[in-house]
Amino acid sequence: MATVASSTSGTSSTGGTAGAARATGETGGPGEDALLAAFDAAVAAEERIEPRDWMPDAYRATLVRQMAQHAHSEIIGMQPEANWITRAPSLRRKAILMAKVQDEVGHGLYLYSATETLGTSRDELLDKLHSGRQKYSSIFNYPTLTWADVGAIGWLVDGAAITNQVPLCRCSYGPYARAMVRVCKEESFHQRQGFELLMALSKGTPEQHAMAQDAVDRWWWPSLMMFGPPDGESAHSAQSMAWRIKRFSNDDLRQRFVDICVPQAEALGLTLPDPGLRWNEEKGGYDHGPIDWTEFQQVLRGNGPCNEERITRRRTAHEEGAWVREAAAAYAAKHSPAAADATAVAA
Ligand code: BYC
Repeated sequence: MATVASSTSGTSSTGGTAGAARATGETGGPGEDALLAAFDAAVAAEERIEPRDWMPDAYRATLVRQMAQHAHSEIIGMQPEANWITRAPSLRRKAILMAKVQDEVGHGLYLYSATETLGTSRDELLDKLHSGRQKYSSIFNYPTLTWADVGAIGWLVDGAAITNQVPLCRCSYGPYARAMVRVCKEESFHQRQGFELLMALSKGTPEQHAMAQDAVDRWWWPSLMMFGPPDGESAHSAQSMAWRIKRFSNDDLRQRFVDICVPQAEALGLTLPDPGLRWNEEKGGYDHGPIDWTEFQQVLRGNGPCNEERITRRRTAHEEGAWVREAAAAYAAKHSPAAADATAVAA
């Protein structure tokens, strides 16, 4: 049900014309057309939509789809890197990697909480992940074969994530935008640790340099696929941009990422595995070779190198964690105000 935009409306909700136009959906309130007009005006005025505000069903469904996929990606994304925690080459590297993997689960938790503000429960979301009804990022279906993969993930995967997610800090839905602020700050550390790790390997022995190059060769193209299908084939982009959920198209963000990575690869002394990479003076950016979209579609259909392994591991972890959830629920029930009242009455 629609409600008045209230003081919970976040920093950019100005309470201006559009905000004031948001009206209550209580009996006798404005009809659907007026609510939609007020919603559109709020979005156009760069106000934030908050959980209690009226919103079109399709806007809500789009947010749940994207935010749930994002949350799932964060927790599935722990697996490829966690694979190397026990084999990190030094205590320093191990401590850094543990902190990074822990950050990823934290991002998942913010995002699940933000998605719950749209009226879904975490159980429902996890059930959809485990049964394959909701996706997670294609990138996490590739294996981490060597230690250098930890560096390549930090540099390229976290780098792509930042490129995609910084604009989401200005997403029209308040809880998602606010969650992204902290996520992006942490992702920046992750990206830098990956760059620093690869730099150490690149400047190390010839074997270490070769290991770093091999990792970059394997992660480059899947990182470009993280931005989603080309604009012409992106089912949701146009509507999501009109609603100011997405601020830039998939191809525009991919281009930005390529332009950032080329000089960084040079600084690392590593080569990006694309003979088609060329500076294009006219567009002020790099042209790149064709992306294998057949591979992307295969990964999305569950046929990537690690899809089966990732989802099986996730389901097992969920089942093995059942006792923790039960204990937490029992503890919460015991210490809730209602339980305390019941105890007082009984006494
Ligand atoms: N992988 O119409 P489109 C991280 C799907 S976490 C899988 O362009 P949209 C990190 C798409 O869902 C990284 N599926 O969609 C974590 C749609 O399918 P449905 C995750 C993809 O939503 C730990 C269909 O293809 N980041 O970085 O407008 C450690 C058509 O696509 C992918 C986010 O989730 C993909 N790569 O745009 C380290 C960011 N691409 O739903 C790092 C938030 C597309 O119709 N998400 N699909 O069945 C977004 O910005 C957007 O959802 C996307 C796709 C740009 C990904």
